[in-house]
Amino acid sequence: SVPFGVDLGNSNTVIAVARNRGIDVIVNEVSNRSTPSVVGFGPKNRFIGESGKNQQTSNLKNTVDNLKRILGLNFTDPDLKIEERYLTVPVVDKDGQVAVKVRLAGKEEIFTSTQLVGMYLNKIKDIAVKETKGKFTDICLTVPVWYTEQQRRAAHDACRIAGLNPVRIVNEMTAAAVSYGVFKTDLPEDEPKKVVFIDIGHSTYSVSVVAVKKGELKVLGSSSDKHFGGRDFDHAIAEHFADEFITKYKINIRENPKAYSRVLTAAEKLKKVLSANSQAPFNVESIMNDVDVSSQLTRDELEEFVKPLLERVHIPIDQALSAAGLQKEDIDAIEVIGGCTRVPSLKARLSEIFGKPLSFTLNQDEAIARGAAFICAMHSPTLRVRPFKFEDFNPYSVSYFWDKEDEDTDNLEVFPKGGSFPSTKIITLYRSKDFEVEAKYTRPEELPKGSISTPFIAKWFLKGVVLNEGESSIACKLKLRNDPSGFYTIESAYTVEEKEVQELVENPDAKEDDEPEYKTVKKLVKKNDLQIELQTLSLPKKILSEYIEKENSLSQEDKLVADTEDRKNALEEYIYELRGKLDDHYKEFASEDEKAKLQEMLLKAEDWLYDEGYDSSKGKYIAKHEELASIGNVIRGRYLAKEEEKKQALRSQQEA
Ligand code: ATP
Ligand code: K
Ligand code: MG
Repeated sequence: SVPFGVDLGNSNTVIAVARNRGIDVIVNEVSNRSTPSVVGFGPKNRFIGESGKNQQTSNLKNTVDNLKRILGLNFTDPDLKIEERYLTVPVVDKDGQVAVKVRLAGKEEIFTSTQLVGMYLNKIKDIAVKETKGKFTDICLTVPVWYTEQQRRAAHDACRIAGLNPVRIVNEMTAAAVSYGVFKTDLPEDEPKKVVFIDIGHSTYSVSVVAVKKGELKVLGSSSDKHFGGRDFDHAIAEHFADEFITKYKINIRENPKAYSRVLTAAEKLKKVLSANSQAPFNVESIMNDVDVSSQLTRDELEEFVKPLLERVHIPIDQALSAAGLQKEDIDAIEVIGGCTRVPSLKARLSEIFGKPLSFTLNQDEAIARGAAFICAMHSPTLRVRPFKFEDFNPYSVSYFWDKEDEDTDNLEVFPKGGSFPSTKIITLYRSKDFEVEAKYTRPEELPKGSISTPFIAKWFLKGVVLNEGESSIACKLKLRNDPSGFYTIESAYTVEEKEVQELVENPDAKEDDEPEYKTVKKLVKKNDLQIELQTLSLPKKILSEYIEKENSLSQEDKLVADTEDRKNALEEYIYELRGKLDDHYKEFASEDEKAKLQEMLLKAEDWLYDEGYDSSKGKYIAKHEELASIGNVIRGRYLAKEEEKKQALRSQQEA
């Protein structure tokens, strides 16, 4: 399987693969280096990526964007209220999960956010397959640093739905830092360089403080402003014009979703122009009620609209530095990525905060995907990559809980905020019988506001505890792990018992021919493994397989629709081509009768295509095509035979 890295962006997604001893970004079907993160539903098939974006404005109610924001969100999470401001599709509750209600192929369907991301990743996989002709099973998917266990599990499930094996879920900033660490050639060998990575994208702003040297890095601290990105700029602009147009044109675009959406699209364009110019015009034709709107905006005005954002730019930086235990003065470089950092006032503000110029070593749009592809390659058993070691930062404290028996306490904070992962810790519990352990966020207040309804992470049922005769409990060792994807697990569990063993007594004064002296000591040795059953925030197996099956059948349908369309186009082309040739190349190779008959058939086929054959089946298009070709090919055969004859004649002439 080709190592595959995907930076799932809230507005667009970048795909990278490891091949030809390097990392390449993969272009999509229209040769773009990123693909809109959009899933649309139509009267026959789905429109995912570019096609979804293309018909978004005309299909608002059946188009879902902001996928990354709704992934793994509960229906009751307060953040959904914020996301609903951006979404145009009806949102519904499906077993507590966020889902959408859409029309696909004339039927109402409900899809959860996990299914939607699964669909999208399936399309992304398809793009990679088409472009590279490779086989894709493993994926390294990046997620925001603030994603909780539930959101990470949903991301994991989404990969599964897309038929992919998520070898690792990685924080976006960490993937970017890996990209930096791997490809930068002038890194120090001993004392690490302290680099701050900053990413401001479509919806979110993240900061990671990283110590990096040749061959390895460690994330020392991370923080984010979950609701801070380009979409906030676009909305601020759209809101401004919404107000202006009420007085200026007596229209209310807020009451017309299509008009509002078109203004948003134009607002994003305007924003980009303002990154390079101090003033820009704003025009949309026939926005609603046949009104053409026209206005303009200055960069200063835009900065005024987003002042509340600009005023809090320093907060995640301060938090990440403090988590890392560093001061601004300790920082050697500030590496900036993400589309929204092209906004001049943001760049200026960031540079002002550090009192230093910013660095743009990384490709702003592609660094995350490239790092992810490299990490995926690291995990590949068949590929050899340069060794690179990285440790990530754990942003939330996690405790494991049990029912108290002999212990003084019923819980332990195993993975505190600020620790590194992956990491393992072994604990010992004395148990009288089978037992349960539960992992929870120790301090839910550390979690980002708005997206967590419960501190629950996972629960394990440990079975197979057998006591030794005459004893009331047995020591159970649990190997607890914060794994490479950031999941909290119990990797293994086993009972141990005290056994008397003989141990050599070290005697420094002993002479060479003294008898070695042994003593009997009691030691803990492994007795037997415990079985672990677990309950996580992943989808239950049964539902996951249902979703996988559903995705398979939907993508089959999409393929059939696309094939049918191809066949129809091929038939149409053939009709025109054959008709043209009958008057041209094939002229002398068909009798008048044949020609008349074929012309008649072509005319009929054409009429059929624009009438009842307009929306027919793949089989019918093929049959029609074959019917015409059965005569067309006879004539073509005669023509080709003549051509060959001419060629032969020419050759023997030349040879003579
Ligand atoms: P996220 O990281 O939040 O999930 P994303 O990865 O999709 O989102 P990016 O691709 O990093 O986001 O950035 C997209 C954002 O950058 C959009 O809001 C876009 O309008 C904005 N952007 C792109 N170019 C410019 C520019 N020249 N000036 C201002 N903003 C820009
Ligand atoms: K992106
Ligand atoms: Mg991004």
